[in-house]
Amino acid sequence: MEKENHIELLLNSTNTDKELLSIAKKVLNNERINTSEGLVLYQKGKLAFLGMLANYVREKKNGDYVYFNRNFHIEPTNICVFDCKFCSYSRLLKQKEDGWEMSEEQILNIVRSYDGKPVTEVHIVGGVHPKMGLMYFANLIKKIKEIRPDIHVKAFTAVELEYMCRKAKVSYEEGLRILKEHGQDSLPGGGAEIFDETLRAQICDDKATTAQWLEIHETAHKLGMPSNATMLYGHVENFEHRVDHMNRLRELQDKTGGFNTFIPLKFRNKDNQMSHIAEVSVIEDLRNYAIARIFMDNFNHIKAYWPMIGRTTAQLSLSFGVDDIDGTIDDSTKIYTMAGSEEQSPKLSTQELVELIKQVGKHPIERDTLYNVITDYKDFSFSNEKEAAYSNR
Ligand code: V47
Ligand code: SF4
Repeated sequence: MEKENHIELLLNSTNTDKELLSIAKKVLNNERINTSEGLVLYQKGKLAFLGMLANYVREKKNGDYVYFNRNFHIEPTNICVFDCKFCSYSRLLKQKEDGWEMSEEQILNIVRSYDGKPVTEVHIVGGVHPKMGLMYFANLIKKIKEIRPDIHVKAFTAVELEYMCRKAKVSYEEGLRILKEHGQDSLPGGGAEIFDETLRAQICDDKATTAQWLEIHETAHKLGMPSNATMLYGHVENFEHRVDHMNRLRELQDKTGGFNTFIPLKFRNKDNQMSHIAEVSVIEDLRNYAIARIFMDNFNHIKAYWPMIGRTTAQLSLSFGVDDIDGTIDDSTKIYTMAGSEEQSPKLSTQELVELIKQVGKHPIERDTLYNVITDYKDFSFSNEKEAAYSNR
Protein backbone atom coordinates (compact mmCIF):
# COMPACT_ATOMS: atom_id res chain seq x y z
CA MET A 1 0.00 0.00 0.00
CA GLU A 2 2.81 2.30 0.97
CA LYS A 3 4.43 1.67 -2.38
CA GLU A 4 1.19 2.47 -4.23
CA ASN A 5 0.88 5.81 -2.42
CA HIS A 6 4.45 6.53 -3.27
CA ILE A 7 3.76 5.92 -6.95
CA GLU A 8 0.62 8.04 -6.89
CA LEU A 9 2.56 10.90 -5.34
CA LEU A 10 5.17 10.64 -8.03
CA LEU A 11 2.55 10.51 -10.73
CA ASN A 12 0.86 13.63 -9.44
CA SER A 13 4.04 15.54 -8.89
CA THR A 14 5.28 15.22 -12.46
CA ASN A 15 2.33 17.04 -14.06
CA THR A 16 1.32 13.80 -15.61
CA ASP A 17 -1.06 13.99 -18.53
CA LYS A 18 -4.67 13.20 -17.50
CA GLU A 19 -5.04 10.19 -19.79
CA LEU A 20 -1.79 8.71 -18.55
CA LEU A 21 -2.82 9.34 -14.98
CA SER A 22 -6.11 7.52 -15.41
CA ILE A 23 -4.28 4.56 -17.02
CA ALA A 24 -1.84 4.50 -14.11
CA LYS A 25 -4.71 4.46 -11.65
CA LYS A 26 -6.26 1.51 -13.43
CA VAL A 27 -2.99 -0.37 -13.30
CA LEU A 28 -2.60 0.38 -9.61
CA ASN A 29 -6.14 -0.92 -9.06
CA ASN A 30 -5.29 -4.16 -10.88
CA GLU A 31 -7.61 -3.33 -13.75
CA ARG A 32 -6.81 -4.41 -17.27
CA ILE A 33 -6.05 -1.60 -19.71
CA ASN A 34 -7.70 -1.72 -23.12
CA THR A 35 -6.14 -1.35 -26.57
CA SER A 36 -6.85 2.41 -26.80
CA GLU A 37 -5.10 2.88 -23.49
CA GLY A 38 -2.21 0.73 -24.70
CA LEU A 39 -1.91 3.05 -27.66
CA VAL A 40 -1.91 6.13 -25.42
CA LEU A 41 1.02 4.62 -23.51
CA TYR A 42 2.97 4.31 -26.75
CA GLN A 43 1.99 7.79 -27.96
CA LYS A 44 2.48 9.76 -24.78
CA GLY A 45 4.30 7.67 -22.19
CA LYS A 46 7.72 9.02 -21.29
CA LEU A 47 10.41 6.56 -20.33
CA ALA A 48 10.47 7.35 -16.61
CA PHE A 49 6.69 7.16 -16.28
CA LEU A 50 6.45 3.86 -18.14
CA GLY A 51 9.37 2.41 -16.21
CA MET A 52 7.79 3.29 -12.88
CA LEU A 53 4.47 1.70 -13.80
CA ALA A 54 6.02 -1.36 -15.41
CA ASN A 55 8.27 -1.89 -12.43
CA TYR A 56 5.25 -1.75 -10.15
CA VAL A 57 3.58 -4.54 -12.17
CA ARG A 58 6.83 -6.49 -12.38
CA GLU A 59 7.41 -6.37 -8.63
CA LYS A 60 3.84 -7.41 -7.94
CA LYS A 61 4.22 -10.45 -10.18
CA ASN A 62 7.86 -11.41 -9.68
CA GLY A 63 9.31 -9.30 -6.87
CA ASP A 64 12.95 -8.55 -7.57
CA TYR A 65 13.62 -11.96 -9.10
CA VAL A 66 15.44 -12.19 -12.40
CA TYR A 67 15.16 -15.59 -14.00
CA PHE A 68 17.59 -17.31 -16.29
CA ASN A 69 18.17 -20.87 -17.36
CA ARG A 70 21.00 -23.05 -18.55
CA ASN A 71 20.24 -23.95 -22.09
CA PHE A 72 21.92 -24.64 -25.36
CA HIS A 73 20.69 -24.04 -28.87
CA ILE A 74 20.79 -26.30 -31.88
CA GLU A 75 20.12 -24.85 -35.30
CA PRO A 76 19.99 -27.89 -37.60
CA THR A 77 20.02 -25.85 -40.82
CA ASN A 78 19.72 -22.33 -42.21
CA ILE A 79 18.33 -23.54 -45.49
CA CYS A 80 14.82 -22.25 -45.68
CA VAL A 81 12.04 -22.49 -48.21
CA PHE A 82 10.68 -19.13 -47.05
CA ASP A 83 11.97 -15.66 -47.74
CA CYS A 84 11.21 -13.33 -44.85
CA LYS A 85 12.45 -9.87 -45.72
CA PHE A 86 13.95 -9.27 -42.26
CA CYS A 87 15.89 -12.50 -42.12
CA SER A 88 19.68 -12.34 -42.44
CA TYR A 89 20.14 -15.97 -41.74
CA SER A 90 18.22 -18.14 -44.13
CA ARG A 91 19.61 -19.43 -47.35
CA LEU A 92 17.21 -20.54 -50.02
CA LEU A 93 17.92 -23.85 -51.62
CA LYS A 94 19.48 -22.08 -54.60
CA GLN A 95 22.13 -20.49 -52.38
CA LYS A 96 22.89 -23.78 -50.71
CA GLU A 97 26.64 -23.21 -50.80
CA ASP A 98 26.27 -20.51 -48.09
CA GLY A 99 24.08 -22.68 -45.94
CA TRP A 100 24.60 -25.43 -43.43
CA GLU A 101 22.80 -28.67 -42.90
CA MET A 102 23.73 -30.73 -39.87
CA SER A 103 23.55 -34.47 -40.01
CA GLU A 104 21.62 -36.32 -37.33
CA GLU A 105 24.91 -37.53 -35.88
CA GLN A 106 26.27 -33.98 -35.67
CA ILE A 107 23.15 -32.88 -33.81
CA LEU A 108 23.33 -35.82 -31.40
CA ASN A 109 27.02 -35.11 -30.81
CA ILE A 110 26.13 -31.59 -29.67
CA VAL A 111 23.75 -33.13 -27.15
CA ARG A 112 26.43 -35.64 -26.06
CA SER A 113 28.91 -32.80 -25.56
CA TYR A 114 26.73 -31.62 -22.64
CA ASP A 115 27.06 -34.96 -20.82
CA GLY A 116 27.34 -34.37 -17.10
CA LYS A 117 26.73 -30.61 -17.46
CA PRO A 118 23.79 -29.11 -15.59
CA VAL A 119 21.88 -27.76 -18.59
CA THR A 120 18.12 -28.16 -18.34
CA GLU A 121 16.87 -27.14 -21.79
CA VAL A 122 17.73 -27.56 -25.44
CA HIS A 123 16.21 -25.01 -27.83
CA ILE A 124 15.97 -26.33 -31.39
CA VAL A 125 14.98 -24.01 -34.24
CA GLY A 126 16.24 -23.32 -37.70
CA GLY A 127 15.35 -22.73 -41.29
CA VAL A 128 12.49 -24.65 -42.85
CA HIS A 129 14.27 -27.35 -44.82
CA PRO A 130 12.09 -29.27 -47.29
CA LYS A 131 13.84 -32.54 -46.54
CA MET A 132 13.68 -32.42 -42.75
CA GLY A 133 10.13 -33.55 -42.09
CA LEU A 134 7.88 -34.36 -39.17
CA MET A 135 9.04 -37.95 -38.65
CA TYR A 136 12.71 -37.00 -39.08
CA PHE A 137 12.37 -34.48 -36.26
CA ALA A 138 10.17 -36.74 -34.11
CA ASN A 139 12.81 -39.49 -34.28
CA LEU A 140 15.58 -36.97 -33.65
CA ILE A 141 13.87 -35.81 -30.46
CA LYS A 142 13.43 -39.41 -29.37
CA LYS A 143 17.18 -39.98 -29.79
CA ILE A 144 17.99 -36.76 -27.93
CA LYS A 145 15.84 -37.95 -25.03
CA GLU A 146 17.58 -41.35 -25.06
CA ILE A 147 20.91 -39.57 -24.60
CA ARG A 148 19.56 -37.02 -22.14
CA PRO A 149 16.21 -38.15 -20.64
CA ASP A 150 16.11 -35.24 -18.17
CA ILE A 151 16.41 -32.44 -20.71
CA HIS A 152 13.46 -30.22 -21.66
CA VAL A 153 13.10 -30.06 -25.43
CA LYS A 154 11.77 -26.66 -26.56
CA ALA A 155 11.57 -26.98 -30.30
CA PHE A 156 10.20 -25.66 -33.60
CA THR A 157 8.42 -22.40 -34.19
CA ALA A 158 4.84 -22.50 -35.42
CA VAL A 159 6.27 -21.68 -38.87
CA GLU A 160 8.34 -24.87 -38.89
CA LEU A 161 5.42 -26.84 -37.47
CA GLU A 162 2.93 -25.55 -40.06
CA TYR A 163 5.25 -26.67 -42.85
CA MET A 164 6.00 -30.07 -41.26
CA CYS A 165 2.31 -30.85 -40.73
CA ARG A 166 1.35 -29.69 -44.22
CA LYS A 167 4.04 -31.84 -45.85
CA ALA A 168 3.15 -34.86 -43.69
CA LYS A 169 -0.57 -34.28 -44.45
CA VAL A 170 -1.56 -34.35 -40.79
CA SER A 171 -3.58 -31.91 -38.72
CA TYR A 172 -1.71 -29.64 -36.28
CA GLU A 173 -3.16 -31.70 -33.45
CA GLU A 174 -1.91 -34.94 -34.92
CA GLY A 175 1.52 -33.52 -35.74
CA LEU A 176 1.99 -32.03 -32.29
CA ARG A 177 0.77 -35.23 -30.66
CA ILE A 178 3.40 -37.23 -32.56
CA LEU A 179 6.14 -34.80 -31.53
CA LYS A 180 4.96 -34.86 -27.94
CA GLU A 181 4.92 -38.65 -27.88
CA HIS A 182 8.52 -38.63 -29.13
CA GLY A 183 9.61 -36.27 -26.35
CA GLN A 184 9.00 -32.65 -27.38
CA ASP A 185 7.99 -30.68 -24.30
CA SER A 186 7.23 -27.15 -25.46
CA LEU A 187 7.34 -24.62 -28.30
CA PRO A 188 9.50 -21.49 -28.56
CA GLY A 189 7.87 -18.19 -29.43
CA GLY A 190 9.35 -17.46 -32.85
CA GLY A 191 7.60 -16.91 -36.14
CA ALA A 192 4.98 -14.56 -34.69
CA GLU A 193 6.63 -11.46 -36.19
CA ILE A 194 3.74 -9.00 -36.41
CA PHE A 195 0.19 -10.30 -36.60
CA ASP A 196 -1.39 -7.53 -38.70
CA GLU A 197 -2.20 -9.35 -41.94
CA THR A 198 -1.32 -6.46 -44.27
CA LEU A 199 2.11 -5.98 -42.75
CA ARG A 200 2.72 -9.71 -42.56
CA ALA A 201 2.13 -9.88 -46.31
CA GLN A 202 4.79 -7.21 -46.76
CA ILE A 203 7.52 -8.73 -44.62
CA CYS A 204 6.92 -12.49 -44.67
CA ASP A 205 4.16 -13.30 -47.09
CA ASP A 206 4.92 -16.94 -47.79
CA LYS A 207 5.06 -18.50 -44.34
CA ALA A 208 2.49 -19.47 -41.68
CA THR A 209 -0.27 -16.90 -41.40
CA THR A 210 -1.29 -15.17 -38.21
CA ALA A 211 -4.33 -17.45 -37.90
CA GLN A 212 -2.13 -20.52 -38.33
CA TRP A 213 0.42 -19.30 -35.78
CA LEU A 214 -2.30 -18.73 -33.22
CA GLU A 215 -4.04 -22.03 -34.00
CA ILE A 216 -0.83 -24.02 -33.61
CA HIS A 217 -0.11 -22.47 -30.21
CA GLU A 218 -3.69 -22.97 -29.09
CA THR A 219 -3.52 -26.62 -30.13
CA ALA A 220 -0.20 -27.10 -28.34
CA HIS A 221 -1.65 -25.62 -25.16
CA LYS A 222 -4.64 -27.94 -25.44
CA LEU A 223 -2.25 -30.89 -25.62
CA GLY A 224 -0.40 -29.71 -22.52
CA MET A 225 2.60 -28.26 -24.37
CA PRO A 226 3.30 -24.74 -23.14
CA SER A 227 4.88 -22.15 -25.42
CA ASN A 228 6.36 -18.68 -25.64
CA ALA A 229 5.31 -15.75 -27.80
CA THR A 230 7.39 -13.11 -29.55
CA MET A 231 6.81 -9.84 -31.38
CA LEU A 232 9.24 -8.47 -33.96
CA TYR A 233 9.14 -4.69 -33.58
CA GLY A 234 10.96 -1.64 -34.88
CA HIS A 235 10.55 -2.14 -38.63
CA VAL A 236 7.52 -1.14 -40.75
CA GLU A 237 4.91 -1.45 -38.00
CA ASN A 238 3.39 1.41 -36.04
CA PHE A 239 2.25 1.55 -32.42
CA GLU A 240 -1.26 0.36 -33.29
CA HIS A 241 0.15 -2.77 -34.86
CA ARG A 242 2.14 -3.51 -31.71
CA VAL A 243 -0.91 -3.11 -29.49
CA ASP A 244 -2.98 -5.26 -31.85
CA HIS A 245 -0.29 -7.97 -31.75
CA MET A 246 -0.14 -8.02 -27.97
CA ASN A 247 -3.91 -7.96 -27.73
CA ARG A 248 -4.28 -11.08 -29.88
CA LEU A 249 -1.80 -12.86 -27.62
CA ARG A 250 -3.54 -11.63 -24.49
CA GLU A 251 -6.86 -12.97 -25.80
CA LEU A 252 -5.38 -16.39 -26.53
CA GLN A 253 -3.73 -16.46 -23.12
CA ASP A 254 -7.14 -15.73 -21.53
CA LYS A 255 -8.45 -18.80 -23.32
CA THR A 256 -5.61 -21.28 -22.69
CA GLY A 257 -3.18 -19.95 -20.09
CA GLY A 258 -0.50 -21.86 -22.01
CA PHE A 259 2.06 -19.10 -22.64
CA ASN A 260 5.05 -18.92 -20.33
CA THR A 261 6.63 -15.70 -21.45
CA PHE A 262 6.42 -12.83 -23.91
CA ILE A 263 9.61 -11.88 -25.76
CA PRO A 264 9.72 -8.60 -27.70
CA LEU A 265 12.41 -8.94 -30.43
CA LYS A 266 14.04 -5.80 -31.76
CA PHE A 267 14.48 -5.78 -35.54
CA ARG A 268 18.17 -5.75 -36.47
CA ASN A 269 19.03 -4.49 -39.91
CA LYS A 270 22.31 -6.04 -41.00
CA ASP A 271 22.43 -7.97 -44.28
CA ASN A 272 18.75 -8.45 -44.96
CA GLN A 273 16.18 -7.12 -47.41
CA MET A 274 15.07 -4.50 -44.89
CA SER A 275 18.53 -3.08 -44.19
CA HIS A 276 17.40 0.36 -45.33
CA ILE A 277 15.18 0.63 -42.23
CA ALA A 278 16.96 2.28 -39.30
CA GLU A 279 16.92 0.41 -36.02
CA VAL A 280 14.95 1.94 -33.13
CA SER A 281 16.78 3.45 -30.15
CA VAL A 282 17.46 1.81 -26.81
CA ILE A 283 14.94 4.24 -25.32
CA GLU A 284 12.28 2.80 -27.60
CA ASP A 285 13.35 -0.72 -26.60
CA LEU A 286 12.87 0.12 -22.94
CA ARG A 287 9.53 1.84 -23.55
CA ASN A 288 8.40 -1.21 -25.48
CA TYR A 289 9.38 -3.63 -22.69
CA ALA A 290 7.60 -1.44 -20.18
CA ILE A 291 4.38 -1.21 -22.20
CA ALA A 292 4.45 -4.95 -22.80
CA ARG A 293 4.70 -5.51 -19.03
CA ILE A 294 1.81 -3.15 -18.35
CA PHE A 295 -0.43 -4.43 -21.16
CA MET A 296 0.18 -8.20 -20.98
CA ASP A 297 -1.41 -8.63 -17.58
CA ASN A 298 -2.00 -12.36 -18.01
CA PHE A 299 1.60 -13.18 -18.95
CA ASN A 300 3.67 -14.00 -15.89
CA HIS A 301 6.99 -13.21 -17.51
CA ILE A 302 8.59 -10.77 -19.95
CA LYS A 303 11.89 -11.85 -21.42
CA ALA A 304 14.73 -9.76 -22.83
CA TYR A 305 16.88 -11.87 -25.08
CA TRP A 306 20.33 -10.56 -24.08
CA PRO A 307 22.34 -11.84 -27.06
CA MET A 308 20.15 -9.66 -29.25
CA ILE A 309 20.08 -6.40 -27.30
CA GLY A 310 23.39 -6.76 -25.50
CA ARG A 311 24.11 -7.14 -21.83
CA THR A 312 23.89 -3.45 -20.85
CA THR A 313 20.43 -2.95 -22.34
CA ALA A 314 19.41 -6.27 -20.83
CA GLN A 315 20.50 -4.95 -17.42
CA LEU A 316 18.52 -1.74 -17.97
CA SER A 317 15.45 -3.67 -19.09
CA LEU A 318 15.25 -5.25 -15.62
CA SER A 319 13.96 -1.91 -14.33
CA PHE A 320 11.43 -1.64 -17.18
CA GLY A 321 9.28 -4.70 -16.60
CA VAL A 322 11.59 -7.51 -17.69
CA ASP A 323 12.13 -10.38 -15.23
CA ASP A 324 13.84 -12.96 -17.45
CA ILE A 325 17.03 -12.74 -19.46
CA ASP A 326 16.96 -16.17 -21.07
CA GLY A 327 19.98 -18.32 -20.49
CA THR A 328 23.66 -18.86 -20.44
CA ILE A 329 23.24 -19.69 -24.17
CA ASP A 330 26.39 -21.68 -24.45
CA ASP A 331 25.85 -22.09 -28.14
CA SER A 332 26.26 -21.01 -31.69
CA THR A 333 23.07 -19.06 -32.23
CA LYS A 334 23.37 -17.46 -35.63
CA ILE A 335 19.94 -15.98 -36.30
CA TYR A 336 20.90 -12.77 -34.48
CA THR A 337 24.62 -12.56 -34.97
CA MET A 338 24.00 -12.62 -38.71
CA ALA A 339 21.42 -9.82 -38.34
CA GLY A 340 23.87 -7.54 -36.50
CA SER A 341 23.06 -8.21 -32.85
CA GLU A 342 25.09 -6.60 -30.07
CA GLU A 343 26.66 -9.85 -28.98
CA GLN A 344 28.74 -11.45 -31.68
CA SER A 345 29.60 -14.50 -29.64
CA PRO A 346 26.79 -14.91 -27.16
CA LYS A 347 28.16 -16.83 -24.23
CA LEU A 348 28.03 -16.03 -20.54
CA SER A 349 29.00 -18.25 -17.65
CA THR A 350 26.51 -18.59 -14.84
CA GLN A 351 28.76 -16.49 -12.63
CA GLU A 352 28.85 -13.66 -15.18
CA LEU A 353 25.10 -13.77 -15.61
CA VAL A 354 24.54 -13.73 -11.86
CA GLU A 355 26.90 -10.76 -11.51
CA LEU A 356 25.10 -8.82 -14.24
CA ILE A 357 21.85 -9.29 -12.36
CA LYS A 358 23.32 -8.41 -8.97
CA GLN A 359 24.97 -5.26 -10.36
CA VAL A 360 21.49 -3.78 -10.85
CA GLY A 361 20.31 -4.79 -7.40
CA LYS A 362 18.16 -7.74 -8.46
CA HIS A 363 17.87 -11.28 -7.23
CA PRO A 364 19.18 -13.98 -9.62
CA ILE A 365 17.22 -17.20 -9.88
CA GLU A 366 18.12 -20.11 -12.08
CA ARG A 367 14.89 -21.63 -13.37
CA ASP A 368 13.84 -24.53 -15.49
CA THR A 369 11.77 -23.95 -18.65
CA LEU A 370 8.56 -23.86 -16.61
CA TYR A 371 9.92 -21.34 -14.08
CA ASN A 372 10.44 -23.80 -11.25
CA VAL A 373 13.32 -22.53 -9.12
CA ILE A 374 16.51 -24.56 -9.50
CA THR A 375 19.01 -22.38 -7.63
CA ASP A 376 18.59 -19.16 -5.72
CA TYR A 377 21.80 -17.15 -6.23
CA LYS A 378 21.08 -14.34 -3.81
CA ASP A 379 23.62 -15.45 -1.23
CA PHE A 380 25.40 -17.99 -3.38
CA SER A 381 29.18 -17.82 -3.28
CA PHE A 382 31.22 -18.82 -6.28
CA SER A 383 34.32 -18.90 -4.12
CA ASN A 384 34.89 -22.58 -3.58
CA GLU A 385 36.28 -24.70 -6.31
CA LYS A 386 33.29 -26.91 -6.84
CA GLU A 387 30.98 -23.98 -7.23
CA ALA A 388 33.42 -22.19 -9.52
CA ALA A 389 33.62 -25.24 -11.78
CA TYR A 390 29.84 -25.41 -11.78
CA SER A 391 29.56 -21.75 -12.69
CA ASN A 392 31.68 -22.10 -15.78
CA ARG A 393 29.32 -24.52 -17.35
O1 V47 B 1 10.74 -15.46 -35.53
C1 V47 B 1 14.75 -13.07 -37.40
C2 V47 B 1 13.46 -13.18 -35.22
C3 V47 B 1 12.83 -15.18 -34.33
C4 V47 B 1 15.59 -11.06 -37.21
O2 V47 B 1 10.96 -18.82 -27.19
C5 V47 B 1 14.89 -11.37 -36.04
O3 V47 B 1 12.49 -18.64 -25.67
C6 V47 B 1 15.41 -9.33 -35.19
O4 V47 B 1 11.77 -16.58 -31.61
N1 V47 B 1 16.07 -8.96 -36.29
C7 V47 B 1 13.30 -16.55 -33.90
N2 V47 B 1 14.80 -10.52 -35.03
C8 V47 B 1 13.93 -16.58 -32.51
C9 V47 B 1 12.93 -16.65 -31.38
C10 V47 B 1 13.37 -16.81 -29.97
C11 V47 B 1 14.58 -16.31 -29.54
C12 V47 B 1 14.95 -16.49 -28.20
C13 V47 B 1 14.14 -17.16 -27.32
C14 V47 B 1 12.93 -17.67 -27.77
C15 V47 B 1 12.06 -18.43 -26.83
C16 V47 B 1 12.53 -17.49 -29.10
O5 V47 B 1 13.93 -14.33 -34.58
C17 V47 B 1 12.07 -15.07 -35.60
C18 V47 B 1 12.15 -13.59 -35.88
O6 V47 B 1 11.12 -12.90 -35.25
N3 V47 B 1 14.38 -12.60 -36.20
N4 V47 B 1 15.51 -12.14 -38.03
C19 V47 B 1 16.20 -9.78 -37.34
N5 V47 B 1 16.83 -9.39 -38.43
FE1 SF4 C 1 13.05 -18.91 -42.82
FE2 SF4 C 1 12.63 -18.25 -40.27
FE3 SF4 C 1 14.33 -16.78 -41.76
FE4 SF4 C 1 11.72 -16.67 -42.23
S1 SF4 C 1 12.75 -16.01 -40.30
S2 SF4 C 1 13.32 -16.91 -43.80
S3 SF4 C 1 11.05 -18.76 -41.79
S4 SF4 C 1 14.60 -18.92 -41.17
